[in-house]
Amino acid sequence: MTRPSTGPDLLARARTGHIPSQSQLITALEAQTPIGRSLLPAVHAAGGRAHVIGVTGAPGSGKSTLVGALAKELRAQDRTVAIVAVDPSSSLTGGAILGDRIRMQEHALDPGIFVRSMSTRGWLGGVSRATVDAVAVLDASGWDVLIVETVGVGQAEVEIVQIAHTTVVVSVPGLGDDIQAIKAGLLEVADLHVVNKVDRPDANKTIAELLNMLTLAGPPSAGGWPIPVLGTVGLDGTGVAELVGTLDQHLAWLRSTGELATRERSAAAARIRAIARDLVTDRIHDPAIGDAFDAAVEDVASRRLDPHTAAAALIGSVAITDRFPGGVTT
Ligand SMILES: Nc1nc2c(ncn2[C@@H]2O[C@H](COP(=O)(O)OP(=O)(O)OP(=O)(O)O)[C@@H](O)[C@H]2O)c(=O)[nH]1
Ligand SMILES: [Mg+2]
Repeated sequence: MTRPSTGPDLLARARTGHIPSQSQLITALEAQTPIGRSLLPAVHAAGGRAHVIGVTGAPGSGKSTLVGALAKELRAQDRTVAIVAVDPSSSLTGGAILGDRIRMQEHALDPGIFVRSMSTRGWLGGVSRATVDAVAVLDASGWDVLIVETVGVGQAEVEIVQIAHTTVVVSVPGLGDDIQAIKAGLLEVADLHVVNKVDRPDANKTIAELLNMLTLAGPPSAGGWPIPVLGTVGLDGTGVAELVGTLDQHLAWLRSTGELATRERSAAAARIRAIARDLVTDRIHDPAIGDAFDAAVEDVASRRLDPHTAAAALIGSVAITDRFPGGVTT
């Protein structure tokens, strides 16, 4: 006989490696159910062990294929891998949903691998909150390596990049515009560059362009991490063992220099800021304050009240504590 799971049961089972419980918990957090929310403090407390790797880059650059190949190599080294893919609708690029790519491979039934796709639409709190929560659940569940695939670094993905220990930026040969896009936003976030599809013409040119760009950006500081540029073929795994080796080196560098703690602190700061912003927004529209927001709009529009005073009054008017029964005690 099965009984409905209570929150603590769900987390306890997830932490024993029970994959359906992990899925259920991620779904609960996506939907922001009371059980999901009540478990967030315990989920957070149990995390901090996995190497979190972000894989980002232009649509169709082969991220999902490469992530599949990475997972295969990591499994060959007997490490467990959980993957969270923020899947855009890939019909424009010919890209496949990551889960399909993994299923096509031989480890379809391997319990040491887990794939979760997050829809880019439809979640209450937005894809970045849901993705960050999913990573937290998987981290708490004891996976060795967590890989998060996202397209580009739009506003929605910034938080995801912030929680990654190592960010891999994927580009492809023969796309001048692609390099431009990297210049515009991805250069600063890359801990390492991968030029995927090096089976195509102009691969060396693209690698040289990236190296040139990194040279122009200046040498790494003393003890700094020299950002490498690797070539891969996601389709057949060429260069993927080297990529895994470099990812391990980056983690070792993060640990030995104290940069890991620095990044974890700035990720924590970014998370707190983002959540605080959400809480304030929710609070202003909370039904518990009735039509106070509409009244404030009237008062400010008619200049009976200034917007600063109105906002401060609204923020002071509702208790936040009931949103996080398990966490906030003040
Ligand atoms: N020639 C070649 N094709 C590749 C390689 N890696 C991936 N592809 C192909 O590139 C296309 C896109 O691959 P995906 O892995 O879905 O790319 P993606 O970056 O995940 O795509 P989105 O998630 O839609 O942004 C597919 O047709 C792949 O078969 C490679 O190394 N060489
Ligand atoms: Mg993909």
